[in-house]
Amino acid sequence: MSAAAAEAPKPKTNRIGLQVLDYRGGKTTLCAGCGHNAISERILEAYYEMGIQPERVMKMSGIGCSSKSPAYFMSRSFSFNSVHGRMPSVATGALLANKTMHSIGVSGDGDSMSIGLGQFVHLLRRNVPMIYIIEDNGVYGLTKGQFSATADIGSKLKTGVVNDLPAIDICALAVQMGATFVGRSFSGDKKQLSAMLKAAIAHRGTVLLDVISPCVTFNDHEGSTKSYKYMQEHDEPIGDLSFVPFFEDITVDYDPNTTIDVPMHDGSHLRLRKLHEDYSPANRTDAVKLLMETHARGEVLTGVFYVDTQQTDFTTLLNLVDEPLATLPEARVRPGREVLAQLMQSLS
Ligand SMILES: Cc1ncc(C[n+]2csc(CCOP(=O)(O)OP(=O)(O)O)c2C)c(N)n1
Ligand code: SF4
Ligand SMILES: [Mg+2]
Repeated sequence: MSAAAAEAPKPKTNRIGLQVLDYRGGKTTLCAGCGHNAISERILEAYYEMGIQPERVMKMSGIGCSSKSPAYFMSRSFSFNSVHGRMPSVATGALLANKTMHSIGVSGDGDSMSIGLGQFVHLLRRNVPMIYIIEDNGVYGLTKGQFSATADIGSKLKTGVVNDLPAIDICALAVQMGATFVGRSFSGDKKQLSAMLKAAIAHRGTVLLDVISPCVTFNDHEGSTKSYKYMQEHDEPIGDLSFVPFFEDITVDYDPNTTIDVPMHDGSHLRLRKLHEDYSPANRTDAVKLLMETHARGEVLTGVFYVDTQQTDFTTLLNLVDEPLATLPEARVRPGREVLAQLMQSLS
């Protein structure tokens, strides 16, 4: 071995010995500058930093530019690109078949707030243990930029058409419908989004993240409330987020008067340093009230609004056996002759 080769620095690895390259996906086919691309980068970094084996992850999606994103991160994971608005039922079924997998879904404001709204609210209500990201650009990007149900009233399309309908606030809806971890971030806020995604990985229950993700082709102009410029001017973080994973020592003390510490299911800690609001993410009613008030003031509040680490998740509620249903041998899933005979007897 040459001296130069002997001295070559070892590539950086995570706690399970993988490099960030092991978490990469295919080359993106989305527009250059699309917010969705930045979110894919943050997702793969979060899984790398948390040291999750890519083969233990299933990536789910519906239809839209956003729903194409799972192709652009973590190629080694399982992936299912479902039908428009139908990701919640497919994801629920997949998790019931193998509850040992880690599940992340990527959807769009069109996919989840219009055609998929009926399925979406039932996923939250069941507290299905998965991360559900909505890459929110206020338009149907894939079908050339029509307004979606998250477009703010009064916002303008490039063609001059004004939106006359009120927006659905995804986070307020998610809190009301039963999601147990609800946050909003911006594709351009690397630090906040990274901390939120790592905390999401540590949570056991439905995590709903509404990530404002500008569509540079159809909704990044003057008059849009989902543009980079609008977000830079109106983004109001509720506090500073930081995350300490379970495999790192908590060395930094915190002041309970200014910082809330949320112990997560796996032993990690989410820390929220309050900026201006005296706010605790433990109360559902406060969360909805705050979201409604700030929206009415034209602010786009970002941060973690609600966390409940005590609520039972759907797979635990169903009391499933420990082994994945998908790999149980036939002898364990089929009742024996005697049991069948007893059953028939009871019906006669
Ligand atoms: C059943 C059905 N209806 C309509 C469509 C057309 N369609 C494809 S994607 C889409 C909306 C995508 O918007 P969104 O989920 O916000 O994703 P984005 O492209 O903005 O990321 C629509 C209406 C379809 N594919 N299938
Ligand atoms: S059309 Fe919009 S949402 Fe779709 S890839 Fe391009 S910028 Fe992104
Ligand atoms: Mg959209």
